[in-house]
Amino acid sequence: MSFVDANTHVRGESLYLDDLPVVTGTLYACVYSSPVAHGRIRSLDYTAALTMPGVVRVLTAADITGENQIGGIVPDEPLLATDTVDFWGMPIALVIAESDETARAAVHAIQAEIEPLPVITDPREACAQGHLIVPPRTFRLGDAEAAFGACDFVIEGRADSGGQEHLYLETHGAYAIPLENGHIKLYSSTQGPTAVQRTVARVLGVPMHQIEVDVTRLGGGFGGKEDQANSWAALVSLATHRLRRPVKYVLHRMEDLRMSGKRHPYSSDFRIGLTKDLKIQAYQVTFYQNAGASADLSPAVMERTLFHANNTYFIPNLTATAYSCRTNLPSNTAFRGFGGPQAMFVIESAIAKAAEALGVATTDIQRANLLQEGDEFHYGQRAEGCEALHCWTDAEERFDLAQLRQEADDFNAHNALNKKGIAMMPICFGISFTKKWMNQASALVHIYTDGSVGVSTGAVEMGQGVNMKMMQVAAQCLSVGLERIRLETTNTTRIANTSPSAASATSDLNGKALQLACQTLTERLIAVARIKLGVKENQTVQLQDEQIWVDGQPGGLTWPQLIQEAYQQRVNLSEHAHYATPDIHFDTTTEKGHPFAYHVYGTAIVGVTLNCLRGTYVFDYVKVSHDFGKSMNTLVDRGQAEGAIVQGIGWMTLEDLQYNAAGKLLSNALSTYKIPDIYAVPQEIDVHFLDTPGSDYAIMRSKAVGEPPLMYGIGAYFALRNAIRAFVPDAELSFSAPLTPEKVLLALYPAFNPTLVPQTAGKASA
Ligand code: LUZ
Ligand code: MOS
Repeated sequence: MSFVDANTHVRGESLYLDDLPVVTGTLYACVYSSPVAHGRIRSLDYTAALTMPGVVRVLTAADITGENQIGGIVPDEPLLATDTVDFWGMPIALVIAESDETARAAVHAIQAEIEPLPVITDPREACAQGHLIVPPRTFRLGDAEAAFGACDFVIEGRADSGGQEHLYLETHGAYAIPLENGHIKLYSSTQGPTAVQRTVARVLGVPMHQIEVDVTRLGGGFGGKEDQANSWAALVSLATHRLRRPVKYVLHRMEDLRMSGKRHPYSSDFRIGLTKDLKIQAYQVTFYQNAGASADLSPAVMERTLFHANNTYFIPNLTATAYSCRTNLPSNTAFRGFGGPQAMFVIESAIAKAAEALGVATTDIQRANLLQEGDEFHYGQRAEGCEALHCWTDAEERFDLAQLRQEADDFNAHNALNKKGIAMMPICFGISFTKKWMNQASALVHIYTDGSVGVSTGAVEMGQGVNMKMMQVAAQCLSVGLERIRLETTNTTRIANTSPSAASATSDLNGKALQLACQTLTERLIAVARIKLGVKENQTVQLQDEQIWVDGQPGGLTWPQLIQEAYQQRVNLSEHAHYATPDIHFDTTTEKGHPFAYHVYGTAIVGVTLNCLRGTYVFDYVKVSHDFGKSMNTLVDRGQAEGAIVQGIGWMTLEDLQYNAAGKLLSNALSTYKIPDIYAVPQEIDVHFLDTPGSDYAIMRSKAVGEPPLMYGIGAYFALRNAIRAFVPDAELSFSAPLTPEKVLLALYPAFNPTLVPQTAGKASA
C-alpha cells in the first residue's frame, strides 16, 4: 500500500499555505491581542503604529462591514473585541503592513487601556456563578438513583483532565487575494472550507458566492482547524475587502499558542454502584466542561461527552449531566475525540477507584461489564456489530496478558526502585457527526479526454491520508490505475456546502459520495461500450482493469479508447454526486435516538516502567486489538492508530497547560509545554488488525480511524497509576491528568507535602 503524499513530503515539495507563491503587492497582517484575560477597554491607541514606515492600516471592530460575529453555534464571539476583552490573547486590532516583520513590530507599538474585571478560569466556579454557555443537558437510562440502593458497593469520586494544545506542525494562517467585482479568493489552513466561507461572508456582509476558499493541504489539524481557522480568514479577508490588496497572515507559534483554543479541560464528579459479582448497576456523572470565553463548538463537544459517558460498558442505570462553563480562557474547541476522551477518562477513573475499594483487579470490573450485542446505550441506540468482547479477548490472548502480568510481578519483586504497571484500555467510539445535518458530503469527478481523472471532494487532506483513500475509491470504482487519478485541492467553488473534515467521518462521507459519482460514470461508459461494440441484450459488459469485458472476455476497447469514444459521442464525462448517511436521527427533547452510523471498538494493553527515584517513566508497550473492519489501506490506518496513541499518551501524561490566576497562559512555548517526542513514544506499539466485518456505512467496510485510537492513551494514565501503587500500595491517589513526572514524584512520596514548603517571594507577589 502506498501513500500519495509521501514523495512530495520527503522532498519538501508538498504545498502548504505558506508555500503558495505570493502575489505582487501582498500585504501582511498581524493581530494585536488582549494583554489581560478580562477587562473593559477604556482606550486603544495605535497612532504610533500607524506612523511606522510600511504600516498601511490598523483595523478595528469599527472597520467591519458586516457582522462582528463569528460564533457558529451561539452568536457570542466577536471577531475583534469592542467593549470588553474576555481572554488573554483575544484579538483587538489588526495591523496591515508591507512586510510581515513590520506588521509584527507595529503590534508592539499599540497600547490599550483596560480596566480589569474578575477573571474566572475554573469551570466549577463559572458554573456556581451561573456562567453557562448553553443550558445543561442530562442523558438517562433506567433509574440510577433507585439502582444505587440495590448495589452492594457504591463509590464516589472526582476526576479532572487537562486541556491539550493541538500543536499542528503548520500554524493557523490565511491568504486573501482580491479578484474582480469584489470576489475574494481565499487560501486557508482549515478543516472546514465552508465554515470559513460562511464566516467571512458574514463578517464582510457579502454573499457567500463572493468568497472562494481553497485548501491544498494542512500540516495537521486535530480539530484545532475545524472552526478556529475562521477568525484568521475573516481578518485577512476584511483587510482585503477594505484595501483591495492581497493580505496574508501566518501565525507565529507563540501567537497561535496564545490566541487559539485547545482541548476542553473537564472536572467531573462520579458515583458508581456495583453488585458483588462486579456488575456495574448504576453510574451517575456530572461533567463541568471548561468552554473558555465563547461557545465555539463547546455545545457539540459537550454532547459527545454525554454520548461517551459509558465508554464501552453496558450500564443499565445511568445518569449523565453536563455543564458547559464560560471562563476567561481562549475558547476551547474540537480536538481529536471531541469530548469523548474526557468522558471515558471519568468512567475509567470510577472503575479504577471501585476496584481499589473492593480489592479486585480493575480488569475484572472492566471485563465483566463490556457491551454485548443488542445492549442499549443511554442515548437509545443499541449495540450492533459489537466487537467489545472480541477485541478484549483477542488482546488478552494474542498478547498473553497473563505472561505480561507475570513478568511485571517478577520485575516488581526484584526491583526496589523501578516498578512496572499494566492497564487495559477498551474503547468504543460512535461514528457520525452528532449533528445529523452535518453527515453529508459531495464529490465531483471529471474524466479528461486522455483518460486521466480529476477528483474533487469536500475532504481536506491534513496528513491523515484521506487523499490516498479517495484515490483508492476512485481507482477501484472506475477500475483504473491509481496513476490516472489526481486529487484536486478542496475548493468551495467546486464542492459547495462541505462539512468540516472531522468526526473521523471524512473518508466515509466523501468516499461514499465519490463512489456514487464513479458508479454513474461507469454506467454511462458501459452504455457507450455496448453501442460501440454492438453487444447483444443478453451479454454482460464490465469495465475492469482499464478495459471493457464482454461476457468475461476482453471486448477490444481499452480505457483511453472508451473515453475517446464517449467524448466523440458527446457523452458527459463529468459527474457530481451527493451522499447523506441514512438511518441516523436524534431527538434532543428525549435525548434518545440513533445518532451513530456505527461504533468502532478496540482494546489496548499498556505497560510502563516507572523510575521511583525520579518519577520518570518509559512506556514499554502499547499492544492493541483494533476493530478496523476491512481496512482499505493498512499503512494509512496504522499511521493513524500509532499517531493517535502517542497523542493520547501526551494528553494523559505530559501536556500540561498552565495558566496563572490572572488567566495568562504560562506554558506558551515549546520550552514550557511538553508534547511527546521520539523519546516519549512507547518502546513498542503493536497494532493488530482484528478481522471484523466492518460496516455498510463505512467506506468499503473500512471503519473510521481518525479519533478512536487516541483513547488508548488513557490506558497510559492507569498503567502509570498501577506502577505508582506497586511502590506505595496504600497511596491515596487523585484522578488528575496529566500525570506528569512531577505529579508522579509527589505521589511516590506522599509524606512530602509541597504545601508545607515556604512559597517563594516571586510566587507570593505574582
Ligand atoms: N465535530 C463536530 C466533530 O462538529 N461534530 C462531531 O460530532 C464531531 N465529532 C468528533 C470530532 N469532531
Ligand atoms: Mo475533529 S476533533 O474530528 O475536528
